Amino acid sequence: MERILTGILVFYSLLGTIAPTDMRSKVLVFPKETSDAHVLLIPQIEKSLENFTICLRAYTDLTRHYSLFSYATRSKDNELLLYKSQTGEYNLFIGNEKISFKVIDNLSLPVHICASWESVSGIVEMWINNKPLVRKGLKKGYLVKAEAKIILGQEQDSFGGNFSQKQSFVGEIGDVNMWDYVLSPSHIHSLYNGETYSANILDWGALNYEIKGYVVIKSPLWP
Ligand SMILES: *[C@@H]1O[C@H](CO)[C@@H](O)[C@H](O)[C@H]1NC(C)=O
Ligand SMILES: *[C@@H]1O[C@H](CO)[C@@H](O)[C@H](O)[C@H]1NC(C)=O
Ligand SMILES: *[C@@H]1O[C@H](CO)[C@@H](O)[C@H](O)[C@H]1NC(C)=O
Ligand SMILES: [Ca+2]
Repeated sequence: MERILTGILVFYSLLGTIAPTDMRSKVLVFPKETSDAHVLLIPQIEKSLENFTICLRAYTDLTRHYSLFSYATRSKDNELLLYKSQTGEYNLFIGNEKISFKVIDNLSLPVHICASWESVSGIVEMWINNKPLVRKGLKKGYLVKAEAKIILGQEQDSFGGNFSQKQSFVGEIGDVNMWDYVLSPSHIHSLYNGETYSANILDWGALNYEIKGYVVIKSPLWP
């Protein structure tokens, strides 16, 4: 009997960690600059990626550099990294290589970001508030590796760690989704306008995540 009860308890505690949460009316608030507060996102499927799109919304008044989406593998800490390198510049890293995109920022507005990449051409699309930036390319023919640690709030310099306070995100993040294909422009327009689509790698509407440190879940004050 005791063994059965223990079994049931283990079963329910496993459920507790794997039951996904609908985050669609929520944002993650990173209220303070720290070297440890972060959110670990657990993907729905583990696979290497020939194509991908990541979309999210962020609201911050940071003028220094910071990480928006850090995807590290055991062999490459910047396997896939969306990084704000300075005011007016976004970087995308794939397989530890980097490209930069220029944009005019407005710190009083939240930003909707979509970044996509396809291996066959290496072309990256960077959409900022529904506007495509000048296309660039990298890592043609590469495969983004699976078994990653996917972290919001901190930038990984090793698998799941080696964070730096000066690269941390302070502000609010929501609508984080990731697909294993390149979204069409009309799909991105709809997401920008607040429509939701289910995503197959990370789905904000059915999210598995773990909060570490000072991160607060709130209703958004912004669209
Ligand atoms: C990736 O995209 C290319 C070009 O759009 C397509 O031909 C290929 O089938 C896609 N690969 C996967 C695994 O979906
Ligand atoms: C930034 O956005 C605010 C709010 O919409 C607007 O009032 C302001 O003019 C914008 N600034 C620039 C430089 O575009
Ligand atoms: C992580 O940081 C520590 C302390 O700065 C350093 O000694 C170590 O080499 C780093 N590890 C990796 C894998 O970068
Ligand atoms: Ca790094």
